[in-house]
Amino acid sequence: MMAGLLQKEDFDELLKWIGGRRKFRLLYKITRDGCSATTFHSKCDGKGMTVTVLYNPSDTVYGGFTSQSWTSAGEVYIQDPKAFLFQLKFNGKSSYNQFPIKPEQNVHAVYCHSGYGPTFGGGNDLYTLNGNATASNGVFTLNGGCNLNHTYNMKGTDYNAFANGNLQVKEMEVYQVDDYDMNDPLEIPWRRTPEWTTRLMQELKEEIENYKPLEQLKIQQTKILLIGQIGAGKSSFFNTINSIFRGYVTSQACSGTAEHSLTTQYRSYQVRNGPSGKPLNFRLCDTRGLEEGQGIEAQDVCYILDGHTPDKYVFNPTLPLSSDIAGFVKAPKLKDRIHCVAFVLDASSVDVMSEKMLEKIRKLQTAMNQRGLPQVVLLTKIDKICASLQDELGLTYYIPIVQEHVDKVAAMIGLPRSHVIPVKNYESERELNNNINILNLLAMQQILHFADDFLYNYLDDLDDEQISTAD
Ligand SMILES: Nc1nc2c(ncn2[C@@H]2O[C@H](COP(=O)(O)OP(=O)(O)OP(=O)(O)O)[C@@H](O)[C@H]2O)c(=O)[nH]1
Ligand SMILES: [Mg+2]
Repeated sequence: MMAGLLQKEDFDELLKWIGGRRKFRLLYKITRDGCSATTFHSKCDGKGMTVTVLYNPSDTVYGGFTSQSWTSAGEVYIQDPKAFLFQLKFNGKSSYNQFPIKPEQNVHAVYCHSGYGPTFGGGNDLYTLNGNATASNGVFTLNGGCNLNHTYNMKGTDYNAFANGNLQVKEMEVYQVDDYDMNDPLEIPWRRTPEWTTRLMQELKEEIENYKPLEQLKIQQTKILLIGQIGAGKSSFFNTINSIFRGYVTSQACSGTAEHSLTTQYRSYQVRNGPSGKPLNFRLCDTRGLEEGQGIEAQDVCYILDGHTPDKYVFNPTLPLSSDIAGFVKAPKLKDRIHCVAFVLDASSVDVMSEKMLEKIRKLQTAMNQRGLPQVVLLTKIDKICASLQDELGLTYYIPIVQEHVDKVAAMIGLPRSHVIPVKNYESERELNNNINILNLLAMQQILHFADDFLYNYLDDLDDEQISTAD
């Protein structure tokens, strides 16, 4: 796509006509490679689908598409019912026209000859070049010809309306049209992040080490709730963040796979910083997994959100938490409450999430929205949806399939896409890895920003109350 003259809108239009998910790769360009039939064939033969695009001095842009490979072997017409001619611009203005092949003529879709440039149609509807052409004042006068409407249905468009009645061009390009592999990295990331360097990692770490909840509110720590289906990676996310600050891979929270949730207790974990062991100013609250039948229920979650649930409380699926149990926090303060919720979702299983589970999550969201709680999604296990991320996690924000999952989850959960954050937890690794650290620290940074939003809103409400009592 780089270095060619076609714009994104043009590619989009061509894609509508070609169909499917595709990407374009520039194979040949006369101003770069020379205007020669031999060069055209050496660069474009055997490459499958191609688009040939001509740009003339009046800024009219037109050309042809074939789904078949060009060849230099023999002098042959090639059948292609999918071929078409097209126009993208006329005299500098967008003019999107597709001219389909006439079904009875589809055996003459393109003409392959080693001495000819790209040639479309049996009457040679669009015949670009014979041998070579040279430029004079930046304009190539192509020595082919245009005998329109023989093989392609021009729908009344004549040579003048198609190509200003001449074959002069400033440029001619041939693009390969390839199947789009959702695992292939994009050239431009689908979400921008600062450049992933050791320095970025240090900066993120420092920012989080120095994090303090809004001073006026006089709370020591913000509380982040991790909630989601069993096995989604809630405990592993805590372990990952904990490992980063501990300086080696730890698994303080039990993680693994089991029929029911491996985590049975509510734990409001501290994250301690390095050898000094000083706790950071946030806590990650790990919960028992959500299950369709059993697991934790909305009432349990509301108690947690409001700060009633004591640390280490053991969830009992048959008996929701009540105010009678030991340690129940009867009059929770702001510091006991949850300040931001992170739904933890396994990227590799979002496609099979049941409607029931989704309903359960939506119900919890209602309770969170009533409390004005910011919510994010930690989309875990992205290494399982794209194998290349196992070694190249730095590509996370360049991989289309990750973006596709992010978009899908955002729509499912009803959150803005920017609230869905892809992560990969420490799982089989025995050593810390910069890219895993960066990815998870970016997530943590965003969560803390959201928690701050909640606290700012709380402060605004307090101020409003004070103003209204003063009135
Ligand atoms: N490949 C991969 N595996 C992961 C990732 N995160 C977690 N896992 C694995 O997934 C399994 C479940 O992880 P846990 O952290 O125990 O999940 P949980 O959400 O705490 O589960 P419960 O406590 O049972 O509700 C473990 O075997 C983890 O090693 C990840 O990002 N990538
Ligand atoms: Mg767990």
